[in-house]
Amino acid sequence: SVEPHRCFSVSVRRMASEVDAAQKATRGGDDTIFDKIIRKEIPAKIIYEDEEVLAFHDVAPQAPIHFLVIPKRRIVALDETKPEDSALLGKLMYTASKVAKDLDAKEGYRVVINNGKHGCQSVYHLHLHVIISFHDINPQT
Ligand code: TR5
Repeated sequence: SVEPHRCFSVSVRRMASEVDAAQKATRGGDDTIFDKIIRKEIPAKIIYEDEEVLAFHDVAPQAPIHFLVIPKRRIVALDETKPEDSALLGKLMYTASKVAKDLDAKEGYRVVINNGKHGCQSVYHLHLHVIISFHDINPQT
């Protein structure tokens, strides 16, 4: 038998429950929780939205400010991107920068993409984590 994978993430600190979620998550299925957020079927603290991308605060922030940037069109994971996704990938990166600027993150931030099981990905809809470890305004307002 194969040892279960263990996720040791240096970029996004994780609780055991999140590691479990990442172990159990699969790529299959038509829908993820993020599709429901895009369709406004479940609430999220949306910071930015246009026809292609959505940025919203992570429900379990790992830092004073922790938001996600996602494409509205479902891309399962970074390793499933195709050449024709390049412009959208660029837009996601640019949106991370724009939203961080709007949040006044003058001193910097981290951008992280977890990919696949060994990358501890738990939601199979591509997303960028933007993490600001120190901030002097209230991030949730
Ligand atoms: O582990 P990966 O990289 O796949 O990141 C998934 C992220 O989605 C985690 O940081 C979760 O905290 C976050 N997440 C999960 C849910 C959720 C969310 N962020 C905002 N709103 C959420 N809702 C409503 N439901 C979730 N299950």
